[in-house]
Amino acid sequence: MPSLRLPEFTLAGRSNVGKSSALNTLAGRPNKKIAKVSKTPGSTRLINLYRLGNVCTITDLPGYGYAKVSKEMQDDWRKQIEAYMRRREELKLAVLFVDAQRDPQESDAQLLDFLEAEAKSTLVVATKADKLAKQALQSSLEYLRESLALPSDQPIALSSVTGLGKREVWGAINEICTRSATIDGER
Ligand SMILES: Nc1nc2c(ncn2[C@@H]2O[C@H](COP(=O)(O)OP(=O)(O)OP(=O)(O)O)[C@@H](O)[C@H]2O)c(=O)[nH]1
Ligand SMILES: [Mg+2]
Repeated sequence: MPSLRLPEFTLAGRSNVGKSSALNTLAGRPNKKIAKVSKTPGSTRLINLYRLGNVCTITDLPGYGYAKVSKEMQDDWRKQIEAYMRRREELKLAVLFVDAQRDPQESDAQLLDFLEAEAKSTLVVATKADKLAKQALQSSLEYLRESLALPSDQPIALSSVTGLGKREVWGAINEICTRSATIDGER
């Protein structure tokens, strides 16, 4: 992969959870899409690299856990994703997307464990928040927080349809990347 010498963060999570949609929303272009979105899981099949001006780069990853993609291909994607997360020097943060409507999955917990073992910063975002009423959303966020042992300000709720949570997600990304830049500088 080419290096663009900018801080990079990556969008990870199960297939169909809304990673590519979140990228379009975070990039400010929910209607003028830069990333391909599809109702069918398994739509993102490569590690796609995007540059947002001179601010940062974002990588959109294939999702995991989609049964219709062959086991060989899933294993291959997993290896590629893990190698990327391990070796990519520019990588400051992995944003893990989970579906606000669903219980957390084993694969989500596994990815968080992997990232923790690799000493990578993580941020968990709960997508499709527009599909739940306010109270149900709060309960779901609490449940995700407890089950995945997240800090008190996570997961952040995001809707790629209404834009809810977009500022909060950017705020958290900014804070984590600034913190990691300071640590790098102190080394
Ligand atoms: N209501 C609602 N639908 C969403 C939201 N985000 C994504 N979707 C829908 O969910 C489906 C999957 O979205 P994608 O962004 O392609 O999901 P992905 O995680 O990139 O999927 P893969 O590339 O297959 O891993 C699409 O039909 C989207 O329109 C959201 O915030 N709200
Ligand atoms: Mg995608």
